[in-house]
Amino acid sequence: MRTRRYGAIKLGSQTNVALLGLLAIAFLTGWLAFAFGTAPARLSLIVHATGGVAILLLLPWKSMIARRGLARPRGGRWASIGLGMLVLLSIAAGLGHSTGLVLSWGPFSSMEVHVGAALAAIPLAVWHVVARRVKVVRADLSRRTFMKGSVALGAAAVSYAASEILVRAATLPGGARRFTGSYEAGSFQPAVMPVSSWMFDAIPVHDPDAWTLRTPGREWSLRELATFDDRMIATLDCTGGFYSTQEWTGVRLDRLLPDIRESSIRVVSSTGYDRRFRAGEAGSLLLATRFGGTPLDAGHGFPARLVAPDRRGFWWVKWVVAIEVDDVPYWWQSPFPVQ
Ligand code: HEM
Ligand code: HEM
Ligand SMILES: Nc1nc2c(c(=O)[nH]1)N[C@H]1C(S)=C(S)[C@@H](COP(=O)(O)O)O[C@H]1N2
Ligand SMILES: [Mo]
Repeated sequence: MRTRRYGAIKLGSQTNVALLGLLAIAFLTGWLAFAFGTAPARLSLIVHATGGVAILLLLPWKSMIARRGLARPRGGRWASIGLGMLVLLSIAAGLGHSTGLVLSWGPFSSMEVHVGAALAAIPLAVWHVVARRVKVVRADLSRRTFMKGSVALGAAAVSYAASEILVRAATLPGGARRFTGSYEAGSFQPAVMPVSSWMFDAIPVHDPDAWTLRTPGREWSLRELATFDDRMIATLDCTGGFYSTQEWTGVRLDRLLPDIRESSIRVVSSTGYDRRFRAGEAGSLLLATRFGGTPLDAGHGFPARLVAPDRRGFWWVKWVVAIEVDDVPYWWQSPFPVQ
């Protein structure tokens, strides 16, 4: 009797500790994937999806723990239930996105719901772990525990791989995702390219005759900028879950900053939104005034927006009014925008 009870407690604490580790991995790798517009994004997402599926596979065990916990008379159960609903909502939206079976929830994309629910779960998860403390005893750290953990992770990896194969075999929309997980939208058709913002930036209206671009030592009118004809075909890949490839026309930053000696470039929007780049990148960045041969519209950054190939959409500053150079290191900025 005693050993059975100990066994149940042990399995419970192992499940909870595993969940804690998996949640941490899901958070880290999710943001890591957003930080890249190149191959490391895929690697992060493979780990991410495996961790997410592992959380789902632990559901039968966690339900037993939850049932036992709910039977105890104590406060805070609604916070625990809320945590459960947010995590399940996040996973459901993640799977809806990845399979392509559900790509939007009202005005929100599945990816926005996925990340939003995960963010909302953080305070509840912290509370839950503090309020429902688990005791980890020496016996938990055995070779058997390690084996069980490996088997669980292996099962999750196999499930994830199988789901990716199934998505393609069943020709679900998810099979057409880019390596970042994003879906194509409006490529080479500027008129139907989606408009997006990082968080709350509203679309500003700029008078083309009054607008100026400030660069070190001079100001440019829109008419002056429009005389440049540098072109780039580049893909904007929004963390909201879409990507769009366009031919962008404008001026390369190395032309606007011919003798730059400082270490970084700060591109500033009229909304206050800004991103910082290494000085050496000037030649691969374009300040675009047109796409697909037509002028930008207000939603896409009129009069001028940055084109940053191989970087996620949040680097593509819209409504640019200034390009500054200084010796602040390029990495001295929030890894993700804060507005
Ligand atoms: C996916 C994340 C998780 C969800 C959705 C979740 C959900 C729940 C629910 C609904 C309960 C029952 C209600 C209650 O006791 O408040 C519960 C109990 C509990 N949870 Fe979690 N939990 C999660 C992760 C964790 C983690 C990471 C830990 C600790 C490291 C943990 C430790 C516990 C403990 C100790 C109990 C009480 C069990 C008992 O009284 O017998 N949980 N959890
Ligand atoms: C509670 C935390 C989270 C869990 C449990 C979770 C779990 C999942 C799951 C199960 C999927 C579907 C994987 C598949 O089968 O293809 C997924 C996809 C995804 N998640 Fe998360 N996630 C969490 C948080 C986040 C966060 C915070 C981010 C970003 C900051 C993020 C970014 C993504 C992306 C980009 C995908 C799409 C991957 C693709 O389509 O290939 N996730 N996630
Ligand atoms: N000023 C400003 N620029 C911005 C943003 C913003 O919120 N404010 N959002 C960025 C994000 S997250 C993306 S994905 C792209 C979206 O560009 P689009 O509307 O042309 O598709 O703009 C980027 N530039
Ligand atoms: Mo975005």
